[in-house]
Amino acid sequence: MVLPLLTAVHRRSIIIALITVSCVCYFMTVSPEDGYSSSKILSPEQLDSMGVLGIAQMSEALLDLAPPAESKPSHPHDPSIPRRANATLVMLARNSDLDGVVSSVEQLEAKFNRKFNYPWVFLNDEPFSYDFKRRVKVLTDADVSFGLIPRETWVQPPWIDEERARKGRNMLMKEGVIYGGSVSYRNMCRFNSGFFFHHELLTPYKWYWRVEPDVRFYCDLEYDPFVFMEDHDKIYGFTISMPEWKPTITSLWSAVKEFISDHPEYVSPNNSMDFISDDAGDTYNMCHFWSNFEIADMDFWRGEAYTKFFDYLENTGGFYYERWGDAPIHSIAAALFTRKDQLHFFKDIGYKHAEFAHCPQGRQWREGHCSCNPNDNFDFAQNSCLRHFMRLDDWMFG
Ligand SMILES: Nc1nc2c(ncn2[C@@H]2O[C@H](COP(=O)(O)OP(=O)(O)OP(=O)(O)O)[C@@H](O)[C@H]2O)c(=O)[nH]1
Ligand SMILES: *[C@@H]1O[C@H](CO)[C@@H](O)[C@H](O)[C@H]1NC(C)=O
Ligand SMILES: *[C@@H]1O[C@H](CO)[C@@H](O)[C@H](O)[C@H]1NC(C)=O
Ligand SMILES: [Mg+2]
Repeated sequence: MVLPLLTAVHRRSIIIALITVSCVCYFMTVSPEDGYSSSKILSPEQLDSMGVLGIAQMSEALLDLAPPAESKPSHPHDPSIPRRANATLVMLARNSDLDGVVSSVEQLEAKFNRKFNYPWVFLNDEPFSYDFKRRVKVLTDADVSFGLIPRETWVQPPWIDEERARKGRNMLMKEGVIYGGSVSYRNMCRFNSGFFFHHELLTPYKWYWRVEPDVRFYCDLEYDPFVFMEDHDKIYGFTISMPEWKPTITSLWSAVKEFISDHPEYVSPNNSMDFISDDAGDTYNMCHFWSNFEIADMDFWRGEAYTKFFDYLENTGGFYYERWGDAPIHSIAAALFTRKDQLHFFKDIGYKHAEFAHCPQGRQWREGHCSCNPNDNFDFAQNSCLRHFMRLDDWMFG
């Protein structure tokens, strides 16, 4: 590296010259015919992010904006290009999650999306940093967008009785329940339950694959799971299921029972009550699909049954007075308001979040070139709910 050997004055003039040259080159190469509209050159967002950059980073940012040497050809009618679903990958994350985000995106890109090029949507309750966007965008050729979550779909609503909410938090903290005292965790669970699919970056899509920071994807995926869902009339796909912490949802099941007795018309005749209840609906057995992985249909969440269901739950305040998770809420709705054959166990997707893994077995493990240990598999562990799912119908697993 030569720069450190030069004086500060030399360095500054070299950098200024570099910026000047790159600006000139850039504006010479950009023309409307290239498909790079001039509004894209310096969007307010980019100007905003550059405002906080040093001069060296600024020259780098300008160089970054230069169009690639060869623009991607587009063949909208080429029959050799396989059918694509109306789908996106989505991740909720904080700026501080960056390393885990990069790790998850890197793996999903390598194992699946490099071939399929589905867009990515990242959501945050605070603006994503310049560094976050730069480090994430570089990982894929697919479209990447970064969205801010509207405050009213994130923060604790003003009509919540804060005194009562505080008591609820203190009680869960005393019981040692994970995130028992956290308001931001509650915001996250409520957002994932009732609002993410209405975010303006997600409304253009029907299907989504939810990804979290710091998860593992172990196997190659050679087919398109969104197209699979569509072709098989599926609504909700999962990899891991387990029971919820009882004290976090003390009154959830009674609210669910009230809702379905008011609205029996939403309950599917071929529902999966046997997944979530061991006594035909009298009590909840705490089983849920682990929602940090989901491949599902947002139009189901946007539909009448789920909308009314969520509004009903929301009005009880249970997201804040207790600590209702999006996993039991999604799972109960998917179990009751869809047909059981519309739920799908992605047994061929090797996945790990925290200490729980699903590792494909046998032929699927070999063909997926899976890097997981087939014995590190939660499927039939003591606490797994997979056997509850499988008892719904044996023919589904033939
Ligand atoms: N923007 C933002 N994202 C959040 C916040 N809290 C959680 N998330 C995201 O929501 C998802 C779930 O949150 P986690 O804290 O990982 O919760 P968890 O998966 O139940 O628990 P862990 O075992 O700790 O991973 C992750 O994608 C987080 O990045 C928050 O306050 N702001
Ligand atoms: C994708 O799905 C969304 C939600 O159903 C819909 O509004 C949109 O029109 C669809 N887009 C295409 C191209 O079909
Ligand atoms: C429920 O499933 C059975 C077979 O499992 C089928 O014959 C019936 O049509 C289904 N009913 C509905 C409403 O989907
Ligand atoms: Mg997590």
